[in-house]
Amino acid sequence: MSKIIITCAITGSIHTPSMSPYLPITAEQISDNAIGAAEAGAAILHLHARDPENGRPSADPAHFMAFLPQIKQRCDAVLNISTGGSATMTLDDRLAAPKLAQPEMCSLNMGTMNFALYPAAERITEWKYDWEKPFLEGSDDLVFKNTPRDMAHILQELGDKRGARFEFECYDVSHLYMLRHFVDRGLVDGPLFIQFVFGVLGGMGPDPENLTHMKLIADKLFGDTYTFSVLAAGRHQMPLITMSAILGGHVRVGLEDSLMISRGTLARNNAEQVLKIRRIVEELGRTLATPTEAREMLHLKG
Ligand code: KMH
Ligand code: ZN
Repeated sequence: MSKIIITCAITGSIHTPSMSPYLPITAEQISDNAIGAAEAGAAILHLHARDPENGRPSADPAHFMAFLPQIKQRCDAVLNISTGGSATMTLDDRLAAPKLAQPEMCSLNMGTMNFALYPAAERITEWKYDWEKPFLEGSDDLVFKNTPRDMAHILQELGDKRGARFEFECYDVSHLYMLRHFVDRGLVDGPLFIQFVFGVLGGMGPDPENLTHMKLIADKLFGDTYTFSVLAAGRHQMPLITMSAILGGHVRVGLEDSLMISRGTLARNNAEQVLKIRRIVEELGRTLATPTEAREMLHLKG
């Protein structure tokens, strides 16, 4: 099996500061967490920004530029900036920072969809969250807009014009067909790095059968021109990504996807999750890809 790439998604735009005191919010917290994750073995860092005043997701390029240079200076990991931002942002807002920073990688979400956490009630009993929802009011009714024109625009602005390659976020088997459509139009070429996303309410559920089906269809549509990675929300994170490692895929961890390190225990930083999955995959006989190896595997500009 090829070397395994660990991606770490440092803070995201879904979890709120009231859910965990360890969620990185300020530029210093985001860069310290990112560097810790890279030192623990993450080859790719997936990044969003927050407003340090209140922890809200931010599209302000100044908030990104407060941590991107530090991270670049202090580690060699591949920087991957979100183009998903948050479902409340406009497309122009979402693209402002990546257009300015011109990273090696960006995420690209492969369809318009509903986007919510699973019902809070489950989490309160399961994890005893303090579910204050200070700015997620109404988050159970958000439309995450990613139309074919939006996607083509992102590919053109960040891919063609600025040399980024993409983490294609596929929340459903239909998104694989959308990706194939862009390959057929000549707007996307291999090697593709496809992120199978489980456990977002609006996308596919965290059932193992969905992972084997996604792989089956991706094999059919993309043959040897792709590799896949898995992320799963909340308590499904570690089981589903372990399955990815067993199937020859890559893995994504990070506080964007889950705040926990084990049942009932909050992760104190992103590195803890990287070290946990590192231990698991190395026990399974996989070898970690360095950032340089990830760049070679995914044809990044470096
Ligand atoms: N929050 C994840 C479910 C993005 O940033 O473009 C997907 C994600 C989207 O990482
Ligand atoms: Zn993200």
